[in-house]
Amino acid sequence: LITMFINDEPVQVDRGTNVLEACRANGYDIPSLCYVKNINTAGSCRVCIVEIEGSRNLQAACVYPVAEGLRIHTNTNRVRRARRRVVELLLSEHNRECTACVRSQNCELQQIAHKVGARYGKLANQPVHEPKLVKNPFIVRDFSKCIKCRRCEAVCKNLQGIGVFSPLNRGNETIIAPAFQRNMADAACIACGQCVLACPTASLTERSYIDEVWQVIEDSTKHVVVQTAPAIQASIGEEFNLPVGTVVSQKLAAALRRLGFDSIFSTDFAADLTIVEEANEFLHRLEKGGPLPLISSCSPGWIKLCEHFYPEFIPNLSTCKSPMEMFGALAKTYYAEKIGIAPKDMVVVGVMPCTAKKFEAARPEMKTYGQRDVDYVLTTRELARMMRQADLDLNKLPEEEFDQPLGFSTGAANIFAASGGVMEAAIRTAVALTEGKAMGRLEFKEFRGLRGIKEVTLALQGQEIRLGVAHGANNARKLMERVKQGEQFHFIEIMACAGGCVGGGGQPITSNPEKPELTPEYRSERAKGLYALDLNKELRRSHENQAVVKVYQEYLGEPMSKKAKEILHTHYTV
Ligand code: HC1
Repeated sequence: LITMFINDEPVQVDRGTNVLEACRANGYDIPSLCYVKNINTAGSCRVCIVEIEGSRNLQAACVYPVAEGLRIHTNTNRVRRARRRVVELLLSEHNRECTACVRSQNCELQQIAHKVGARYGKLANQPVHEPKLVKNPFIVRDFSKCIKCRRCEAVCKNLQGIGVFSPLNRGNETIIAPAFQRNMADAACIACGQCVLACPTASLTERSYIDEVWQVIEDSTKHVVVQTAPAIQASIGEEFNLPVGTVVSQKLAAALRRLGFDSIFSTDFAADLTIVEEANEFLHRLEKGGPLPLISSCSPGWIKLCEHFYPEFIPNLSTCKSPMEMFGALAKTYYAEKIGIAPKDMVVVGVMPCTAKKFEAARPEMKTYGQRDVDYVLTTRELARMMRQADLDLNKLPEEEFDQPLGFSTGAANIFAASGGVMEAAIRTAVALTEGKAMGRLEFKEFRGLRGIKEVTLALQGQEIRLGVAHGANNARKLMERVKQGEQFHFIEIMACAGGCVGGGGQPITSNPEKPELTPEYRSERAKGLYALDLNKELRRSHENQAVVKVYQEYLGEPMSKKAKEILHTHYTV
């Protein structure tokens, strides 16, 4: 520890930290629009400027290192005036549709403008960029709202290890975009949406399908089926001011019903189904000698990463469609048949914590018998917006159940959204299947937790098997490099976002300037809610899901049957 002085008060701070962190740790809420601890220290927005004794110019606190005896001032006329002017300059070229903006009241620029007392009027509003949207099926970029904080660039490069964005052009013509100003869909972007979480304004947002979903809900000729991903029940509460990790499954079901969806189901059902297929696929590959390692395929960001950077491992990907796609395919075949509806009159909406799921739903591979499996994907944030538009307050809704039969799930499905959850669920079933009874070890806590790469060796069918789990694209690449070097694994789970789906790019964005939602600790609080759900379930192995058993009895035959392969499996090509 060293001693420095903030506004003439001596404080003890960690050596090696910066002035911004030192101030925040001592109760001074210094504003910043670009800084994100451990991710972005660009010093580009200049909003965090402070006065440093002995320095002629004001200095950006986020890039100024602390030192023994350093004396800084955060609250002088000079600092206040300069911060206000910096923000006014940002506003002078910023799109001013604030009242109608999707990030209104959750926009860091808006909050900081209020905080520093910035005023329009002093400087003319001369937007450099038209509010022209660069769209693709998953993310929308609006340059008229970009403040060039470069958080998107840093998150993509430093957190995910991808590096799609860089600054293009010079001076006030600068934009942060993929090389040659390509659309993100045409770059090596994996669609994970971590840039959307990091963006302080609405320059990066999900491609919204709210209007399209309202449209089909109103259309009496359509039967609209909604499925919610495992992560949603432990995260949508944040949008309604509940503590992180609060599980609201029953209130969520009540909300979906009141929004007007015709069938209220959960992707968790299909997660159980995926495990039955994938565990069988694994045992089959183990017996037949490969291709191994079998690599999970439910994270669409990971699939895109594999296609861009590791195409030689495409044959290793599980042929199982993701639970979301399996669900859609089964809804439009088995369920449509069951309720006597033509598949063309059924619309499947997925509520996902993920922006890449929007990309996945639009992939040409994701069709069954000519019908698209999933028609629209909404993020957690979009569902919360729809609920607000419909005057629904999650906190005051009654507790209701999901519909049956596609709304039932075991505890194994609930943990899918946490890193290691798919592996744990698959191993629970694989162990039980190979022991010939629904017994065997139930919890595999070695797959849980925050370590970026988790490796475990287990005995299965008298054979030692090596299992690997990686979360976050950066760790995925590290693990895949090891596999490329010849390291042996039998089964690998990869999730493109740190923490797994709980950390997806469609999840709630806090208005906390420290961006806790980007940290593994915050994401693991969401995961804790899901592990508690699993712990309290009577059935905790996917193959014990009686609704899944019934689907096989009534429709699919057995796992990996011809019909199961037609409906539930796919192939990726280089
Ligand atoms: Fe996921 Fe999955 S767990 S990919 O993270 O396998 O998005 O929640 O729905 O499909 O079930 C996401 C979550 C989700 C799929 C499942």
